[in-house]
Amino acid sequence: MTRQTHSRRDFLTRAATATALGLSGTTALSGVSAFATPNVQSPASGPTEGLIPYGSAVRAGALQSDSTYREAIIANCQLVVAEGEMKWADIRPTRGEYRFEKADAIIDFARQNRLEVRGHTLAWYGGLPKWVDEISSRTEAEYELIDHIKTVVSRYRGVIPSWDVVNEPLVDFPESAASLRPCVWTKYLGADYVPIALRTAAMVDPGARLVLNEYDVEFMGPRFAARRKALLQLLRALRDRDVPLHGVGLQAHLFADRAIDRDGLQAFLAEITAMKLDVLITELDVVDYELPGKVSERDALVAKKAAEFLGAVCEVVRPKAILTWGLSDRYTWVPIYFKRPDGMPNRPLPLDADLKRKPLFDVIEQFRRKLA
Ligand code: 9MR
Repeated sequence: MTRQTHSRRDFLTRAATATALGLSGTTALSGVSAFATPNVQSPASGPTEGLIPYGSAVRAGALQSDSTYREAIIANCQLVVAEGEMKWADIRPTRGEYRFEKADAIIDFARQNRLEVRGHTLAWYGGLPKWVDEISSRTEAEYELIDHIKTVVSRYRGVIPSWDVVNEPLVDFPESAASLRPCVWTKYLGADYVPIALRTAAMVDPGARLVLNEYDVEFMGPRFAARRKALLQLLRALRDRDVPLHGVGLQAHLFADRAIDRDGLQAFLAEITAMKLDVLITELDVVDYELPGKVSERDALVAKKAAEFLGAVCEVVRPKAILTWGLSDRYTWVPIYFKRPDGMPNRPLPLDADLKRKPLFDVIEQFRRKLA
């Protein structure tokens, strides 16, 4: 590439960045104040002050159509996160268009019930609309990424205090921090997409806690050890470049048949803590597709796996929050990929499909209380 091409590209990039970061024309959500006040006296779960905040992914459609589900969320959660409504596919159905109806519905629900909201997610290879395939240059990719983060984060500035800015950056079996999952962002921006996303979010809302969210970091085996190692490398590289980052989200989609690597996980968390980063558990659930069919046996094994994980984590760090990826087995992503071969419904979450508490609920409660 010639020097001329470089400088033109850099000029275009700077121009795109400047335009995207300009504060004119932002769409801040007026009349909505920050609601950092947690639901301290949650009716079903008793007093929650001093406990690790618990929350769940929620679905806007179900909150609207299913009043028993809505009541269960209000009764049990201090925070919520949109399962899909704040992803690109929902907010950016066509190029140049921003649609916030469903995201705003979740914000309104949370505000009415004094729940805090986590934002999910701004820079991810998944959950993208089709039109993103039209992006064909570094300038366009940078423009779209920055414009998106600027628009979404500024809309919810002071309303969403914590964002999963970067989601699942690593390939399944990384060799190093350079093993980033190929996607539109890496194709045109390379590894720079991570600092670009974090810096943009920090500029737009300097008060927000910015989180890098990853999965498959807790298990025993070479692939999971490689993921922990690569993620630590990535975190160090970001720190060395003074990239704003406040926390690491452990998604914790556990598998009942995978052993937790207690020592490996604890060493990994100790390093994260030494970097002064928060640890959050962001998407806990237990995939049960290979467990026995008998419900009581299955629920006990699911709870045991979560206890094994939470026990290892909580011995070295007090997570800032524990969220499950759904509250009730009535609404879970698990059967999309992990349907049970016996055809029985999956049971990965703290409440069953009738919204009754399962042993997993009690395990989470115990850890929240133990660390109060
Ligand atoms: O549960 C989510 C499902 O409803 C969506 O279809 C899917 C694609 O957007 O994302 C699922 O949530 C994922 C989360 O955003 C990131 N970690 C893994 C979650 C489960 O696949």
